[in-house]
Amino acid sequence: MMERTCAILKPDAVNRGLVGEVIRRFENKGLKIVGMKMERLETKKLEEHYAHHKDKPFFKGLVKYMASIPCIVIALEGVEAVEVVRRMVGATSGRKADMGSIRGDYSMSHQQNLIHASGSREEAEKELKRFFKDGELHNYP
Ligand code: 3AN
Repeated sequence: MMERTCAILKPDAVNRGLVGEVIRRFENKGLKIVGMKMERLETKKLEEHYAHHKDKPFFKGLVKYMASIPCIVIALEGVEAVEVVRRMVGATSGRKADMGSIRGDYSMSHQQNLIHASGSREEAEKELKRFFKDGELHNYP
């Protein structure tokens, strides 16, 4: 089934110059970029985005880190794109993520793990609405 998913290249990806590398993987895989921008994410949006971690000890630090410099927000389209992108991203901790995955290949951290990707189709729908305005997502052949 054709799906759209939301990925966010986090501050560590931008700071380490890995934006191109991560986008290259998505393009090479055959995913279609249907939206992309650089944005300094607002604290309010991030608190909403990470609401499921509200009571965790790392919540405040996570939001602060995500708001520290601009991120790259990307919308990707493809058959079963949500699951494909999650598999390409790998497990949450860069140390545990499979080699060959983005986090497995480039991160040693549990928090600074380079990239966020929607966990389900429902999440993807919510996140695309949260991070993209009307007109920022494109349809093209
Ligand atoms: P994922 O991004 O793999 O879906 P979630 O949704 O459990 O993982 O966590 C969201 C983000 O919160 C992670 N990408 C990571 O940056 C941060 N995070 C999760 N668990 C921890 C932790 N134990 N310590 C620090 N940061 C964490």
